Amino acid sequence: MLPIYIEGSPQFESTLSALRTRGTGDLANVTPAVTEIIDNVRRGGTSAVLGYIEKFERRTSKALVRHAGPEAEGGFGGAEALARLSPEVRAALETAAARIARYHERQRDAGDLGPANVTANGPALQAGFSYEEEGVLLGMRVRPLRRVGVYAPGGKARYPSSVLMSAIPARIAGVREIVLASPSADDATLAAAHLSGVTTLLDSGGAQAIAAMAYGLPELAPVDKIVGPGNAYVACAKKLVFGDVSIDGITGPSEILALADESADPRLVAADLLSQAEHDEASYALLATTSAKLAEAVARELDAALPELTRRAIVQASLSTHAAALVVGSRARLAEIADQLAVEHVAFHVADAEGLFSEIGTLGAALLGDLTPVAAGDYLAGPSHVLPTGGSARFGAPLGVYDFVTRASLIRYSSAALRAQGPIIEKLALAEGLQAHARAVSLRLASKATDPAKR
Ligand code: HSO
Ligand code: ZN
Repeated sequence: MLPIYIEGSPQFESTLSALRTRGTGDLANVTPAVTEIIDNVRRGGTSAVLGYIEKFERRTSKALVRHAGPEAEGGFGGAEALARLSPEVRAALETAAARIARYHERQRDAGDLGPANVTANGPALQAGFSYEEEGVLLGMRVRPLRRVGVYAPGGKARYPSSVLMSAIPARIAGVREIVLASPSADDATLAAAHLSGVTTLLDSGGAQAIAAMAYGLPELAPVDKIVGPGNAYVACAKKLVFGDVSIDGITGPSEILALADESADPRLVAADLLSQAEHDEASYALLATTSAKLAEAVARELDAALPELTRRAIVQASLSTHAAALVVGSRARLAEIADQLAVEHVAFHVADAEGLFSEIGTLGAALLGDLTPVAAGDYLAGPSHVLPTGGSARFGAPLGVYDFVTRASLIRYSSAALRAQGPIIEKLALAEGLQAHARAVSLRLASKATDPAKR
């Protein structure tokens, strides 16, 4: 089931180069349909969204938009949903929510939103920095976004954990209004929304939900940014609304690259590969190893485990089209391959995992050592499991508090500073042929305010 390629063979090179350009999927074939949906939602509002729900989901939505609060008061009833869960699942969700919140508080405090970075210089600054240089006050102000939309798929890929992993970072960043779009939300999803601080629930999925959040409905204010994974329609809709709102990125199917040496336990390597392969027929399960023997053992473990798996049809589809073992000659090559592929999850089954990790510049999340299942990061550890896929770790990052802020710069000139720098500004303006720009400076230089003798 696991094809093995040895470095130096032509198949190795062609496999590696195909993997390098795997991307997040081709959206061209859904673009016309998604464009039409977005246009119709912009024009038709609520009734257009309801129409698409009937057409695509074959149901009617009884309450398209509901706010946080008890069901009896028309709210989405997150607290009641939480109480309906089994005590074990409830406790597990609560533990996960608390751990994710703590991690993102650290992230906030390590970045430029944190109390440690709030400067006392000037009341305009909530967070960021400011300083004075040659009579000019300069600064950067950081504020949370006002309204954010979180997309959480319904259907077979319904993950309450993704609600926690997307909405909690937004809440910790200070976002006041968090809209969750999720069709026919079940109790676990509603409970996760409640634990995450979601303020509004939009009972819709697909491109119509993205359009509704981006452009608003009479009962739903438009959001400033839309985050969270979804299918090709959702991904395409996010791309098309980008510019009118911001987006976090385009997240494709889950991927894993296991890096292993001869010391690795093939059963555990195979277990990690299977855990991501079960997400989707298009999920990638990759192994790079310095040991051909290990690769063969992992292949055997995959075959042996398959019959026990409840989602074996998906796993089989994923492994038969999107799995590969790359056998290389050195540890340094493991790092180079990981860097080139920029994979979402990298599981380190090697001696000195931290050492190898430090040699790799691009990856989404590193799972270090045999005792760290990828599943720990998916559910409980703390960092968001919304991660860059398809090679987008080259420029992307895990979803985090930094995704939910906006920055502004501030500038204030003193009269001495304008006298010193005004002539330079005028030169630059005239060099671009922009005389009114220069005039806005010269008028001030000619006025009493900048005349040292008259002050
Ligand atoms: N592995 C997925 C996240 C997830 N796993 C949700 C289980 N549930 C992100 O790549
Ligand atoms: Zn997962």
